[in-house]
Amino acid sequence: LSAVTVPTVPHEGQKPGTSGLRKKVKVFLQENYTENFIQSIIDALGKDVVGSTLVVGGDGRYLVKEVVDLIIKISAANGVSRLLVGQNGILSTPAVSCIIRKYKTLGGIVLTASHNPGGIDNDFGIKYNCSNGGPAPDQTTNEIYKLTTAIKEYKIVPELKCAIDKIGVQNFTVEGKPFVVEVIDSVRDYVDYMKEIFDFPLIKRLIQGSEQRKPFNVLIDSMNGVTGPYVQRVFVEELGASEKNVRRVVPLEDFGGAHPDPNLTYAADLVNAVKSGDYDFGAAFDGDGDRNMIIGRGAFFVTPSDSLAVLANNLHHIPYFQRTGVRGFARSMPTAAAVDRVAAAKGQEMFEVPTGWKYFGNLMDAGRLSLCGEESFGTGSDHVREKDGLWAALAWLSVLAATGKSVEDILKSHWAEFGRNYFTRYDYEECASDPCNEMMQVLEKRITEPGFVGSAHDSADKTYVVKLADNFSYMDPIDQSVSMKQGLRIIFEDGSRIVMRLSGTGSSGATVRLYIDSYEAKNVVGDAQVMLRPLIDVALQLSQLPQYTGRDAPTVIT
Ligand code: VG1
Ligand code: CO
Repeated sequence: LSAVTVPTVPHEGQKPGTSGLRKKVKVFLQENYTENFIQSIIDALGKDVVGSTLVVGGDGRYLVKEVVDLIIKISAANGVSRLLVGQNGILSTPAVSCIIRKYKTLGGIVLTASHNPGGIDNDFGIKYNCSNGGPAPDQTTNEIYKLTTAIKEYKIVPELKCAIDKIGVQNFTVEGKPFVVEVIDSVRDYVDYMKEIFDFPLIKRLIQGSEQRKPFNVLIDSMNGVTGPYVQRVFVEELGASEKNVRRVVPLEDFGGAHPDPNLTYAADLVNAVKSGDYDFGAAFDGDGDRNMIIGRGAFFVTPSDSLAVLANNLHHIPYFQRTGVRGFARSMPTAAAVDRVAAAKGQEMFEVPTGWKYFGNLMDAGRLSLCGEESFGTGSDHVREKDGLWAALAWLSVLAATGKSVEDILKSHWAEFGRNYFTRYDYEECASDPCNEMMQVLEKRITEPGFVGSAHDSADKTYVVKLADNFSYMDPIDQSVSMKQGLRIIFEDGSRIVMRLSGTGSSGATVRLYIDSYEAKNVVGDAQVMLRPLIDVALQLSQLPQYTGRDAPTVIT
């Protein structure tokens, strides 16, 4: 087979955001749009690409198979030796990370727009992960972007025909050199790894019940995303759950019309099923399988920030950490600081990084971070370099099995010991971009002006005095790289925080995220929306968000 060089011109706006390039499917369908981006990824890898192995897979959404085919043809033309491709193009994001690490490949390409809806009228995405299994750092994505702005040609092997529906090795000769595509079982490597990390027999006894204990009834919801086959294999085949314990486990190109984002709004189905049914535990995952939501009996909701703190406090129940020990915790800046208190109590190092999983990777590689999370339903550990939804559910089940407590009891005793960080996030989706940018500029100016620190803000019967206000910037402690302008934050004397930033994962318009975090040592069983109301009002007033966005209510509250 021979490679051909195709002339092309740059497309605007191919700048990867928080987690890869995400656009509407129709944008990717423009002439050479996808080809340009794939070629730019490969060019960014430089000469390492010749003779390399890459992993390729995605979340099963519309366009994944077609783009897998393009990646095969473009990789072959650029001197890649071998591709490991998930069967039918299916690999969850954490599975890609696992496979890159296990087979020590140069990297991998993940095809997903994560929790965004799929189908021809919705979203698609392409993300590059490095040899450590983690999302490419800013340096690399900036380089990819630069290349997209000047691209003149791409290389492709148009005649190469590769079937990705059957597991097995396919050999080709491209320009006289061997090129191999190995179609792999989408779930095997990942599931094997989970069995090393967790005590499956223990979790199985919990789920199936024993003479001492009735079966622990779980309901696991894949939201028609990529985790379906993983959930089927782990919960039904390995852990002895029944088909009634799992739902929406067939990946669909449009997620069956669902918005595969595991939160109280978009996973309301699961919440209602757990609320009205006889379930002890519910979990849902997003489209690409890196996010998780955990709920207990009666749909008792665990905020992701609390989930992180509870797991941090209970890692000793998990065999993986019994072997590796625990070395440090981290959270993204907007995430509530509950885990900080656990870190302090356990004498663990604690890091606060910008939003996005790529910022955790260096710390993990340096052996200074074992467990981390984000308020956006992301939890994970150094077992891979992506957040991992299924891992989080198994971690929770490990803790529940070892302690014999209910989800609610674990949370209540955690709050009694450490106090509680009330947290909420308001999302205003698909707003007009210009006014939002202006709002952020004006707010930044206001909170960084002399006199703002020390100023008092009244709401209801509360007064909040500003202790610190800035646009968050972060210096990576390992490579000293600096990331600026990662979100406006106002921290008050009592430790309460207001954070505001614009989303970097949306495919059109601007999404404003407002995060509110407030600590209470004693008053721990209130309703978050009620407890946080005064601070929310302060935030809306300071930012003038309703005026700028024209919205009097958020699209989603988590
Ligand atoms: C959002 C979340 C962030 C998460 C990112 C990717 O980013 O806030 O915490 O890491 O999505 O998640 P943003 O920039 O829209 O706020 V996922 O499941 O895409 O990979
Ligand atoms: Co995701």
